Amino acid sequence: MTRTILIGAPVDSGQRRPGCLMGPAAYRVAGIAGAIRDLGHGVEDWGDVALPDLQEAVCANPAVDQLPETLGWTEVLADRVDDALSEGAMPVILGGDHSLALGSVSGAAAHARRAGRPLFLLWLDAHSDFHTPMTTTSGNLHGTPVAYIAGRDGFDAFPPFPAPIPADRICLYGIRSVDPAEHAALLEHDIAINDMRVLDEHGIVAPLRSFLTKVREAGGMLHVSLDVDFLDPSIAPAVGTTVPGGTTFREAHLVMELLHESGLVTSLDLVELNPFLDDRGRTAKLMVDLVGSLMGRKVFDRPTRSFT
Ligand code: 6HN
Ligand code: MN
Ligand code: MN
Ligand code: MN
Repeated sequence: MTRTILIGAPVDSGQRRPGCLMGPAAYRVAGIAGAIRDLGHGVEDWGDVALPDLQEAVCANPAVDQLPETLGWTEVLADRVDDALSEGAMPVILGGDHSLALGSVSGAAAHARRAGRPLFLLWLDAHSDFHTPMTTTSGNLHGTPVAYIAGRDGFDAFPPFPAPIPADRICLYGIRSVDPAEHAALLEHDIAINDMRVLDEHGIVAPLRSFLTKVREAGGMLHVSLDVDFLDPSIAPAVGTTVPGGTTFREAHLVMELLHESGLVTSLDLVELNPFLDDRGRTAKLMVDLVGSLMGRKVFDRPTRSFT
């Protein structure tokens, strides 16, 4: 049994299409608490975090949008995620656009540093989110968290990331849209880039297993950040940044089932759901079902072999 803590993060400042702020409500309506509880886990809902008073902030790149708001969310979410982990629980962050990971992963990293454990990051996304505030051309800060987490320069307005995660502990999974500046920067880092080409060729299982083996051997904590656009838009339309060629229903469930089997996940983000774009709640329900697989739902309860 895992004790889970739901943290609502109605973050909408990382991009310009309104709607992600309704995400936490949509997950609750779609039954996320019951889905986890029915699997025998503990669930507490800490409600939605509130945006603190905004501080003035400036960035040399004039394209950057809603910086003070994003800084506010970063601060409050880092604190809340650290608190949940310190209670020995698994925080599940109900987003909110992907800029919330600037905060959630900060909180996980601060906790991991105090616990003396290495933190690993699995980024399930169509995008690499490897811009810095200096390289983004859209100005949308939801495209920046991986760069912040990896300790790249250009985040002067932000608090220094607590214990940046070395590149070899970061795994990008499912990516198929990378901007030129991100591409150039990724070539300079030793991040595992499992783009859709790699997953087509090797299948969805082998690259994930090899990453999970690394996490296990290091005694690591594992933060999983699940962007709705990891999924193919035909099954998950409720996202502002759809990219064709995403993972199928079964591939996505299999990723979640392997994560469950590993027993390694210590915190989870659900990001980029825009309920305003949904089709009768189907994307919200699919995301809740995926959380069910991550928390141990299976068709047959046969003894599972260890994944290694
Ligand atoms: N996401 N690379 C594009 C940009 O605007 O920087 C898209 C970012 C998408 C962000 O996946 O959370
Ligand atoms: Mn606190
Ligand atoms: Mn993303
Ligand atoms: Mn994305």
